[in-house]
This record gives sequence, structure tokens and C-alpha cells, in this order.
Amino acid sequence: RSVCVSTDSSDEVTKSRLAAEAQKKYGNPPPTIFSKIINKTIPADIIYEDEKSLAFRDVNPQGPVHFLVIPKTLIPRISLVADDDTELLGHLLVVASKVAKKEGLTKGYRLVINDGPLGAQSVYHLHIHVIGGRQMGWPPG
Ligand code: TR5
Repeated sequence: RSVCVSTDSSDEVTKSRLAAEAQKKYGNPPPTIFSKIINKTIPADIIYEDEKSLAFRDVNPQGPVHFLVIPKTLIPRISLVADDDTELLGHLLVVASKVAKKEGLTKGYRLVINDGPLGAQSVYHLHIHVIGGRQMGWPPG
């Protein structure tokens, strides 16, 4: 008898496994608005999804193209990652690169991860900003 393993994010088993993993690791960080985007209880313009990650357009875009890449597990911030997040973090960067290509950002773009109060982080669910379609400046504000 074959075993069916679903990778559909709407699968309750997958959702509960991701939640249990996050709780075990990070203690039980409060869910953010991004958890509602992941479980589709609030709408977002989702442009990429797989079992481990999601990409959607930022509601307050800072350029002609601005989307966020997030893990489905609730890692609150980049300063709290652990060694065993290495593969997931690499995955998020690969997703960012692939989706940027799909969005037509052939001439370059900016990746940003804000951390904590001084980094101006406002949503405590790790996310990579991908901003493009205009000339970026340096230093950032
Ligand atoms: O400041 P940090 O780095 O934490 O970035 C949070 C980002 O989330 C900001 O660029 C916001 O514009 C974005 N954001 C916040 C909400 C939201 C969103 N992007 C898409 N959809 C959103 N919804 C439905 N609700 C938000 N509160």
C-alpha cells in the first residue's frame, strides 16, 4: 500500500507540524498577521508558494516591485535563527532569486532583512524584502 505524503499548505497535518516545530524551537512566539496570510484567513497577493515558504506582494511597496519571502514556520527574527535553520534560510534566498527573475528584475534589486527595533522591524515573522524596478541608493535610511 502506498503512502500519500501531501505538501499542500492547506493540509492540517502539515500546518500542525509546522506550528509544533516552531513552538518547540522558539517557545511560542505570538503569531503575526503573516500567519494569517500563510493559512489564507486574510488575503494577500501570493506570487509563489511551496511547503516551506511563501512570497507575496508588500501592501506598502517601496518600489515598482516589492515582495516579501517568508518561512511558513514562525521564526520571529533573523537574530534568533539557529544552526539548523541554515537550509531553510538558504531556501528563502533561492526563492527570492527565482521570484525576482520571474518578476523581470533583470538589472538588479535589493534584498533587506530588518531585525528588531533599531533595524525597524515591524512584523515579528522573519521576512526578506525584495525591492526592485528602480535605482537604489546607499547608504539605506
Ligand atoms: O518593517 P518590516 O521589515 O517588519 O516589514 C514589514 C512589511 O510588511 C512592511 O513592508 C509592510 O508594508 C508589510 N506588510 C504589513 C502588512 C502586510 C504587509 N504586506 C502585505 N500584506 C499585509 N497585510 C495584509 N497586513 C499587514 N499588516
